[in-house]
Amino acid sequence: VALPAGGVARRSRELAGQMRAIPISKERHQMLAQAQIEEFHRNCFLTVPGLFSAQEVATLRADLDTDMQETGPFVIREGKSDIVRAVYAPHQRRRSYADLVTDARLLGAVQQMQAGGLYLYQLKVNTKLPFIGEDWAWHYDYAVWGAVDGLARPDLISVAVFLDDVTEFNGPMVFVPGSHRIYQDRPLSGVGGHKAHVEPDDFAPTTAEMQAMVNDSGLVAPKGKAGSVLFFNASVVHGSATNISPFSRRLAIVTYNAVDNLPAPGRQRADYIVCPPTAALTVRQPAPRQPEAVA
Ligand code: HL5
Ligand code: SIN
Ligand code: MN
Repeated sequence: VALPAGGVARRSRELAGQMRAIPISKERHQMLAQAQIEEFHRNCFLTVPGLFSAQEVATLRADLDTDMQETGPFVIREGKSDIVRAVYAPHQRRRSYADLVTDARLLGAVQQMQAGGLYLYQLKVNTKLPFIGEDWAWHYDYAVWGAVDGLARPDLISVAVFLDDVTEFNGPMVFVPGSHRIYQDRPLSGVGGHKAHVEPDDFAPTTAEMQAMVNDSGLVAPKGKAGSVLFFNASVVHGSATNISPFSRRLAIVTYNAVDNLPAPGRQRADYIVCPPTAALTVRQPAPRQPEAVA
């Protein structure tokens, strides 16, 4: 078939033009649709079901089980008991948690939500065990991180990876949607001198403030299967109830901070609670596929 003169050249010029129109970047991954990003900015949280496979969740659970046997200041107990409430910084000890930090499904998505470089601020698992996992008081995270660590801005996004099915029974996180719009101007009381884990109780809104916010905006408790992911910003009011069910509710929570939003001088807490600043993280390329087993 004879092509019209110049046809191939024209077609390749068109292709080159189309390719230039598609932004190509090694660091920015299109994990989320525009509608999801808009939902996140409107509500301050976003749930994405089914991001991690059963196999990946099993590995994270197994590594947590190992980590929960450790003794160290990074294991937080319920009250004065020896029941584990939270484990901080498993990424410092377990490969599967280290890998989460630069996983495209977390970091790539958060990069779409917040411009600028990000570093890891905190990584923990809140274990909320069957029958005994205690509540978390109402708070927004920047109330703590602004007052305790002296961060200048609430430019942090947390990602909770569900290690269990989260249901109405096992103490899901509960949010006041869009509460940053109502609540962000509350002055931060300067509570200093913390070296380790801070419980949010001292940073809770008053009951009158909670009543007004909930009258205005209601409450939402995102639920989903293990392997689902919940993004939330540092300004949204949240809390969760005691787990009276026979089901555990383990959440691995990875928090990213803007690289230019550092703890105030002299206020850097222990590095298992607030990670030392690093250069901006980049998304880890997916591991090469294992070759198929030959039968
Ligand atoms: N326990 C965290 C810290 O940094 C603060 C809480 O949900 C985050 C309020 O000590
Ligand atoms: C919870 O585990 O329910 C609370 C998590 C948080 O406050 O970040
Ligand atoms: Mn919180």
